[in-house]
Amino acid sequence: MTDRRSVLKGMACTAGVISVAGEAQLHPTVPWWKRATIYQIYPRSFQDSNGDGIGDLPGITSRLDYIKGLGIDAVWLSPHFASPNADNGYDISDYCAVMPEFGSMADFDTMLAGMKDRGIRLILDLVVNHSSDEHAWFTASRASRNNPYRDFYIWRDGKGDQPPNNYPSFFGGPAWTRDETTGQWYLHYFGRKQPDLNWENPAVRDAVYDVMRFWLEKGVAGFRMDVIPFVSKQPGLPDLSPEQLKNPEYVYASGPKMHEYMQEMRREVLAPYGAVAIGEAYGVTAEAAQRLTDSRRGELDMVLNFDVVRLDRDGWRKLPLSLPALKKVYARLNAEVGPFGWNSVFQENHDNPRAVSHFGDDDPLWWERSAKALAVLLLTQPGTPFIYQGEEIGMTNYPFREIGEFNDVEVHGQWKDDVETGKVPAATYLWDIAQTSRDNARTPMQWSSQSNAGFTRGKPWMPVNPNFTAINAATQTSKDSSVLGFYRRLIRWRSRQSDLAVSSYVDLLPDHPTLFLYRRGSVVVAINLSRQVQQVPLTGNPTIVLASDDDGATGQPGNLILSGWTAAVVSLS
Ligand code: TEU
Ligand code: CA
Repeated sequence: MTDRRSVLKGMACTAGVISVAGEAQLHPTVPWWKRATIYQIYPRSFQDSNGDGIGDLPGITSRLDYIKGLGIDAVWLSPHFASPNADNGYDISDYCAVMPEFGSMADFDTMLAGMKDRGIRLILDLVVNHSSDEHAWFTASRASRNNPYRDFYIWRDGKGDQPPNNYPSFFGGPAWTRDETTGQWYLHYFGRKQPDLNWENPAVRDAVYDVMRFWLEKGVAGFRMDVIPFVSKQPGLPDLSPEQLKNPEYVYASGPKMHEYMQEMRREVLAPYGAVAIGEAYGVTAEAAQRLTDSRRGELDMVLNFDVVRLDRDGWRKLPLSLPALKKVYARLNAEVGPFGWNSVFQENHDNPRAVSHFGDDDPLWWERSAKALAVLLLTQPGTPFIYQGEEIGMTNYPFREIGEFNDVEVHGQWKDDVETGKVPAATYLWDIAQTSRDNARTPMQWSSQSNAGFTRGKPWMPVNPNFTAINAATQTSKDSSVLGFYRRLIRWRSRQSDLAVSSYVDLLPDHPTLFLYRRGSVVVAINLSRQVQQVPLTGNPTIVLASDDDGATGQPGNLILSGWTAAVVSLS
């Protein structure tokens, strides 16, 4: 093994970098991330600095005052590593290099220093269930059956000319590709350019830990871990049953070694650096999520659970959304987290449609009010809230009409599987995918009403949403009543509520179809998710602590009147 490790060392990261001293932990009892509001940046679409139409790290650095002004504690940066971009950076070809389109390592260091100066922590995106097929590990691995990197990936013989088992890939077709050189098949839960790493091999885990140390030495605060529960594979890789085939993520996320690997990672890397670990938990059951985040077990700190954002979905299909069902998800998540776990809260990210179009009302008349009402929901649930770039200005879904307008590898894979085979009419698919596509969240950030929304002076890699003249940061920035102004106020207010992060959660009207009413410790949150004025029954006299629209909420003895799409936090006497 020693020999083998030293052969492999040559292709791992070497952390020849200046170590930045970690900030002193002043309050060891409450970890910082339990009080934090986290902002997700998708670098490709955030801010271009050099006119090539692609967002980049200097672009982010130039917007740090904006992020600071929001009141954000930490940034989660979607992958910034070298990548051929088969899946926009979620296919990494060098874990210790910056994607040239995004800038240089010096640009990264400048960005990180700028964040530190402003008291903003940086959380990186660790994508280690798979790498790119262009990573040096894979190039070596595929070269022959007996090279030292062969076991870095998962190779099997096919069944005749068929794949080794019936696993489907999330991006269409089988999760296996046959490689000419050796005649064997490699496993890839996602695209064929995203081969899955073999975590059974301790050298793989060591290489991953080296990558993590490389960035932690630079002073990052921790990691969001991409599909991390998928790293433990099912022993023997048996075929999926017809039932399992409908939601393969539950099988992929329940390998027997997941907890063992997470504990090892905590011991080896996270604990020594005091780093935060946020696991993406697509396909994780409630029970596994509880174990993963149980602080006594030393695994992850929190997981990103998809139950809210995928409630009204069946794959790419859009299903009707019911508020009682949504409330049930929140109630369940809040109950299941248990005294030793911790939740995250999010309404959109780079894999999901825009919240105001999904859960709100993006009609121009209601867009602003509903974006602010949703802000209240996001920031008053228990757990750590995540705001996705553009959510804070109420960015909406893109008006997609044709398949050619989509960029996402997932969309084109589904089109091939479902439309080109004649299984689904093109119009049906397009109607649904326009609402559910990940591309809705990936159009450029709308900074101003200038050309290309101020995102680039060149040609943007994805079209800018045509509504940018109405919805952009510049027109909102000086207005307290704007979506942005309200987010700022709400984030500041939240950071001052010492008990909000930890106090209990009680749904007071679980069956109401358009009103969301819950108690959080000493306050009650009321959200009107409809266009109609509503009277909210309360057991006491409300004092309005905060409202998404000052004229839209009126307290009276025993109730509260809320205008359409208005939310308020009240205390009762
Ligand atoms: O996402 C995994 C994931 O859960 C989604 O991609 C999901 O499979 C898909 O949206 C189903 O419709 C992570 C990243 O967030 C995503 O951007 C990557 O494409 C994926 O992993 C592979 O790395
Ligand atoms: Ca650029």
